[in-house]
Amino acid sequence: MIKTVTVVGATGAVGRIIIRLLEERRFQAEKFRFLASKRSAGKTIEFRGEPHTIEELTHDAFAPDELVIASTPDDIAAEYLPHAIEAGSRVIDESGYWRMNPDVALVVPEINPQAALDAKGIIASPNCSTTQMVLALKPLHDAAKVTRVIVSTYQAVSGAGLQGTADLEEGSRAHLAGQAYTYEAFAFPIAFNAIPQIGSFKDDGYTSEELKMVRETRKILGDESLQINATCVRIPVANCHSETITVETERPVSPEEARELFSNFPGLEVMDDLSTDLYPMPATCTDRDGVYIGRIRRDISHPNGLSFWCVSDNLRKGAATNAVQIAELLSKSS
Ligand code: 2RA
Repeated sequence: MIKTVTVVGATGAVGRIIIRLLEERRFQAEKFRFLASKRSAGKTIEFRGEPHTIEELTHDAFAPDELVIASTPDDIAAEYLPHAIEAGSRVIDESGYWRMNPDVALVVPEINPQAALDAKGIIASPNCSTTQMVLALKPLHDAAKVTRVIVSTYQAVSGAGLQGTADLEEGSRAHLAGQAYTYEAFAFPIAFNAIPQIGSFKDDGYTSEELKMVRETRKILGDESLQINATCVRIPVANCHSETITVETERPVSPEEARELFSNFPGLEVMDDLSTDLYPMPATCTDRDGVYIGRIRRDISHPNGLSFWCVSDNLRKGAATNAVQIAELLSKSS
C-alpha cells in the first residue's frame, strides 16, 4: 500500500476535486497530506470526515516514498516538483510545465499505462482539451490510423480556475444589471461572449492551448506524423469542454464502425441517438468521469472523413480524475 499521498495545490479548483475523488474512490494510503501556498497554510480541510491542517508548500516539504499529486500553476510546478523527486517521491503533475520534457511520461491510463509504470521521474497528466480528444482518437487510430485531425473547442470557464468561474457568474450578473465588471481571468468579457484565444499566441498564429493539443496528442499516441489543426475558444459555460472533431483515416470508417469502436473503448461513452435528440452537452456531462461522444457522422466533404462531437468534464477526466487514475495505477503496482 502507498504510505503517504500528498496533494499539492489542495485549495485550487482541481486540487479540491482530487481530494473529493480520493474520498469517493476510497484510495488506500496510510496518510494523506495537503499542501498549498503560504496564504492557505494553517487552514483546515475536511477529508474523510476529519479536519486536516494545510501545510505550506516549501522546497523541503517532501519526504521519501510519498505519492505526490500536484495541481499548480506552471511556475510552481517548475520550482517545487524537482524537490519532491530529489526527496524520493513519485510525482503526478497536472501543470503544463513538464509535459513535453522528453524524460517525463505523459499519461492517459486508458491509452499508455505502461509509460506511468516505467516512469523514473515526473508523470504528467495532459491538458484537459487534449485528454478528451486523444481518448476519442485512440480507438480510431488503432483501427484505421488517423492521419489528420481538425478540432475546434468550446471551453468552459472553470478551465481558467476558480477566478474563471467567479468571472462568469459575477460578469453575467453585472451585464444583466447594466453594471460594469472588471474581469480578472479573461482579457475580454466572457459573459454573453466567445473568446477565440486560450493561452498566448505562439508560432504561425496558433495559441499555446492549440499547440498543446497538437504536441501532447502526438506524444501520447507515439505518432509524430499525425497532422492536427486546433482552434480553441472560451465560451460562457461553467464546466465541461466540448469539441467538434473531424478526422481523416487511412481507410474509411463508417459511423456504425466508429460507434462500435468508441463503445468498446474504456473511458468513452457514446450518447448518439438523433431520434431522441440524444447527444452529450456540458449540462449533462458535468461531475461525470467519462468522455462522451455524439453526432457521429460521415464527413460529407471527404471519403475517408468522420465527424463527431465530444464533451467531458474538464476538471474531472480533463484533470483530477486522470491524475487519480494514474495514482491508482501506481498504487496497484506497488
Ligand atoms: C483551460 N486548458 O481550459 C486550460 C486549463 N488547463 O484554460
